Amino acid sequence: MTLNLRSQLLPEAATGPDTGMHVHLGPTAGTDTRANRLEIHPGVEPVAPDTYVESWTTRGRARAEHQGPLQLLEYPEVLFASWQGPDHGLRTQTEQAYRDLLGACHARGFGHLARIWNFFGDIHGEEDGLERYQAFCIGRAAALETLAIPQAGMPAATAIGGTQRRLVIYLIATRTPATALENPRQVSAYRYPERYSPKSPTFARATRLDTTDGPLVLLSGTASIVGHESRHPEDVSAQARETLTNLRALHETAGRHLPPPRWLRVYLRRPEDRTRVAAVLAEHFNDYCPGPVVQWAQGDICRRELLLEIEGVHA
Ligand code: 3EB
Repeated sequence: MTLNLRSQLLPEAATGPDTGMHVHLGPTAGTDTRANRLEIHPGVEPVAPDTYVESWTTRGRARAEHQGPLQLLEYPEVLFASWQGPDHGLRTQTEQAYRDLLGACHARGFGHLARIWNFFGDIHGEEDGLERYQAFCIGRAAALETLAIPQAGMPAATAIGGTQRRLVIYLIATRTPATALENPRQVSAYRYPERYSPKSPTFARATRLDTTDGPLVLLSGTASIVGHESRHPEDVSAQARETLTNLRALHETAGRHLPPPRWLRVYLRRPEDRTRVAAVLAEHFNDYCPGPVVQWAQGDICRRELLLEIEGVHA
């Protein structure tokens, strides 16, 4: 059976579909209580002026559940889930969050993660003698190890530092596996040398799902990393070009017949870099018609020298 799943960036002004998962940047103002929607506030700020809402929809009736930090929105073919809680004691909180989330997915027959996003505060701060991103990686690995997820079954992922002290994780799970994709220009994250983290990050560079609208490629957060090393530490334009080269290589490996990027989100460490990065994007997507819709967010990338990261969807 081909999956029904759609992803779009909608202008904030539009109300959008009445069902599905919706991701809002900016302050966590007023909880939306519509029963058939899962509203996510990852706690990162948009870079003005545009404000998009990321929308994920699928067919069928929804069943919503709310259990403490966990929120679920279950459809016949897709499960959307989120976990929100404090980010103090990040290592244990992350392990608990992943156990809660994966337990809920498995219990409902959604044994495969296609995509997961992770946000928490003070990503370069220290916790138990480790950088907090590393503490996060250890907690995540501990939860995933007990489930013994094969490397070919890793989800696409994003991990970004926001300004709020809150751990927000949300995901898309399916009953049948997505295809994990790796990038020939980059060492797989789960094979990074130990110096980046005592436990390697566990994600695929992208996942591919076959949907009723055709192939859907879910791009992990992608940065200016070649092999396993960061490139162009002081130069945001060069980092943007390197990142786009990585994304192009991933597309070519996955198959040129696959659709182009429909939307991208650029996380900038310094919002003032937007103009320079936008110029690089405009040049790169010059031949694409239409080019991707782009959303800009302020976020801290897990390595200090990295000034930007790009995620998105091909559809
Ligand atoms: C990288 O390529 C950049 O730890 O889940 C990107 C996407 C990055 C996801 C994660 C980390 C994660 O290594 C950082």
